[in-house]
Amino acid sequence: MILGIVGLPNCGKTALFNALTDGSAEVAVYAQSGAEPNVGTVKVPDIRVDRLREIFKPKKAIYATVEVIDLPGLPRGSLAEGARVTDFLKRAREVDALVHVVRAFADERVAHPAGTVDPLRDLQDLETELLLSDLAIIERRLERIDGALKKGVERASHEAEQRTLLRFRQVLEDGQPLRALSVSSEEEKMIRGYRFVTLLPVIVVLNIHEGALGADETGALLGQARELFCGPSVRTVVLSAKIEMEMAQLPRDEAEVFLEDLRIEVSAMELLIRTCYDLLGLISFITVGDDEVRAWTIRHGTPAVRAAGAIHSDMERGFIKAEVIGYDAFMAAGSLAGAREKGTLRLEGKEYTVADGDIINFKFNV
Ligand SMILES: Nc1nc2c(ncn2[C@@H]2O[C@H](COP(=O)(O)OP(=O)(O)O)[C@@H](O)[C@H]2O)c(=O)[nH]1
Ligand SMILES: [Mg+2]
Repeated sequence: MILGIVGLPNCGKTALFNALTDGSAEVAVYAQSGAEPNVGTVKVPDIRVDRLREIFKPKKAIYATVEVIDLPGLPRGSLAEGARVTDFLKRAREVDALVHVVRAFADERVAHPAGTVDPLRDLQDLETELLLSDLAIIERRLERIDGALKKGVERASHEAEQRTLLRFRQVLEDGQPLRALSVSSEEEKMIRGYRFVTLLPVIVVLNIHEGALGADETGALLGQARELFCGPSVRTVVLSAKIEMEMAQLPRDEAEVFLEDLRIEVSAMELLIRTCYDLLGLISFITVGDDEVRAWTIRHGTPAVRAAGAIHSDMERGFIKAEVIGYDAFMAAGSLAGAREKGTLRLEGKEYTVADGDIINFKFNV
């Protein structure tokens, strides 16, 4: 899975990227819109892996990962400007979800491209850029379809696509993102290749001032943002990218003390990643052993045989059975042998729907 961080210049994208990846990409007061985007990997925090690691003492413990791209800042009103925006959009089309960062922190030392801090305006401005970019794709495609229809080429399929695109265009012209629509699976197939950015699920990140964590005005802002960005494929979270970045650079025990001092239960990064999983319908299953304890990411509803394929295609091809136990049942039994005795370790077939936290041993034959 790939997350794309988007936002206006200086809203804190790179700070957030660093916090997520424990990285140290340059956080610049002046945006470098022309620079190559930062690309990194986020380790998905998972207490289950931590615990299983203590039990199995494997050579290595591997957490699920998510890729993130820190996309170059998209200035306001930039779509008319050409090249760099095209670059931005090309990268934005590789991602599975957008993390839309908006600046809600006041800081005189950090220039704001619009001169004032106004998160709701900025949210809308960036959304407008994205709407316009999808609209441009639709216009171009509609012209082509027109041409094809005049020549009488593949009439039925072109007409079907035209109907869909006209419906999409209307939504965009009304100022709504495509994610507000319900799209049938036939339509989805037809338009998949265009990679419309406003069709992507989005996590709105309100990047607030470190002093505003838990303040009343933060709650009010969150409410307003949620009104503006609503629907099943949108989530909104609040964090301070600066604090998260500082925390990411601390050793773990110190970070925990830091969290306690701020009276935060779970780091915003962890919250953000959990939110992504929820938004994209992702779950993890776990494999265990003396060699490694490892979490794997799959979509909710994946059958066992395809989950095996997430590990290796041979396992999917030669799938025989899956030995499965839920994480909680395993912890209650204390060991695999204990689980076998209790009868909580089950044998499941190809069609078994894998659940979040399942500990699985695949039996296969190639
Ligand atoms: N006070 C404060 N400053 C921040 C915060 N997040 C980012 N900044 C500062 O804002 C500037 C721009 O941040 P950066 O992450 O480079 O923004 P980008 O252009 O969106 O990538 C830097 O000087 C950061 O230190 C925050 O939460 N609080
Ligand atoms: Mg940046």
